[in-house]
Amino acid sequence: MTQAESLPLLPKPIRAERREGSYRVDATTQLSIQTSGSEDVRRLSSAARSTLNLPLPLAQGSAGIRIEVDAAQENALGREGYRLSVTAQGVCVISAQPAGAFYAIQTLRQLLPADLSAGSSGWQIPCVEIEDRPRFAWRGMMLDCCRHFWPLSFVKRFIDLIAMHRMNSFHWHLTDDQGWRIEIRKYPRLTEIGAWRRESLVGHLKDEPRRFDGQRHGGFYTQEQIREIVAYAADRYINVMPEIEMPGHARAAIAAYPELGCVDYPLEPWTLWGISGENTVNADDSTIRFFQDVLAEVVELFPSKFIHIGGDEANKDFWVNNPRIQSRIRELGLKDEHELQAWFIRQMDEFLTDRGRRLVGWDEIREGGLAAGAVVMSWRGPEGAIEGARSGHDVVMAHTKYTYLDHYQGPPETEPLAIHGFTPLEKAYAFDPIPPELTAEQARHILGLQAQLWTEYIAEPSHAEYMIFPRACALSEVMWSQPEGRDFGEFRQRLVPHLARLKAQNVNYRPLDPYPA
Ligand code: TNX
Repeated sequence: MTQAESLPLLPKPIRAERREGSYRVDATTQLSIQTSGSEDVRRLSSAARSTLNLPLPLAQGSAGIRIEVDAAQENALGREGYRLSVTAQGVCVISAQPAGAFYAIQTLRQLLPADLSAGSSGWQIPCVEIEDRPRFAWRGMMLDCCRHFWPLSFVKRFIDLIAMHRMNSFHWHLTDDQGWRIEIRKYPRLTEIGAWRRESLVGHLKDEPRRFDGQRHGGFYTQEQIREIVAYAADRYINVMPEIEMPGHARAAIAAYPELGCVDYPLEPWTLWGISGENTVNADDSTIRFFQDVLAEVVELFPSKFIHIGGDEANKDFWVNNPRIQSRIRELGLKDEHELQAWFIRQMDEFLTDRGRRLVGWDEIREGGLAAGAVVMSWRGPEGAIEGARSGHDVVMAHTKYTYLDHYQGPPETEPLAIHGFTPLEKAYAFDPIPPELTAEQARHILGLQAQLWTEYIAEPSHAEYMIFPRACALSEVMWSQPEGRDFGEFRQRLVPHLARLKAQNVNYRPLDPYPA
């Protein structure tokens, strides 16, 4: 009997034991699924078929692979946990919810050879007893589709890859200064004008002189395509949380509808990266209504309980000197720019709360008073998380130093151009998402964590994959596995066969550095 370490499983399950013997699955192997919803039978059977690359016809009663979803198991296994037994007689999965069975299928796949493309002559599965459940309920990844636009096919591949790592949340960054990427029926200029920028920066923002490629760049997702992605993700037990940025990072919207802005000259979708005061919207009643109209369409498209409204990097220094903003602050009887931002966010929070949703925002939403049910996405450091959790708000950890996959992962001289930073694999793996300052009670507000791919300097799918992997593998383990006994050397041993699986899917991951260095 060996422990989880020697099995090539990633993220590492709570308990995994190798047993004597093996079981063979092949083209004749049948699948049985016991669960109440026919939708889940479809989802789980198609997940099992595509993951194992076998036809797996459905059988009633005794099948080679049996999946049983039984809500009564929730005490033992949690909402997303599962038990997976492979014996000489067959494969048996038990879970309380269908999502748990989906994760069992992901784990089962890791017991098979790396490359399953050879066809269905069959695979030998080692006998195991695995019991597993995630440490955190929020296991997410963000994709910035604004700085560079990603085709639907890549968005789907991104979802497939995060599902493989047992993540359950896709944060879709849909609006920013450089592009508005979601069709809004009421305001067509958002995509007619806002989805297209004149050109893109070549090289780094700090390079002098700045150079541009002269190529129009853009694109957007129609409402039909958005529904397709939401359904695609749901089939993989992934929630899609959209992000609509306000009051900052809104230049593409202002380019389309200048009355939203704080300046009286026209703006274009931005061709630079960074922060600019011009890129914030004003707080007029009509602007509040505009964004609420946008959110009204957003909640129709996305069943997600959580809706992200951005809230980061609204330039308050610019607001200090902006007469329009200053008179609005006085009109509303507010103290300062921070209170104005808080007031703005509160209008959105009330709107979303009335519709049964919860607002999520980057940690700046705490400044000037935080809306009651809001969730803080803590990116600038642990402070936002600590203060948020202490004041009873739920928090998602998205700490820049550990979870930003646009940062360098090796010495800059040997890496493709990146924004800045240094987050090698080992550092991402060392992330401890629970700040030690919190009591156990407060720590319950840490819902989980999220990795982010900002794409200012990333324009191609293969480059995106290079930045994501293998750091997302390390972070998936921080999201899912228990922290006791965590050891980078041991993780790295399991990562080697895992990378072979990614390679078989043509994922362009960054090769590992030698270890020890
Ligand atoms: C900060 S994280 C931003 C993004 C940038 C990112 C680059 C956050 C809430 N805002 O707009 O793309 O840094 O790393």
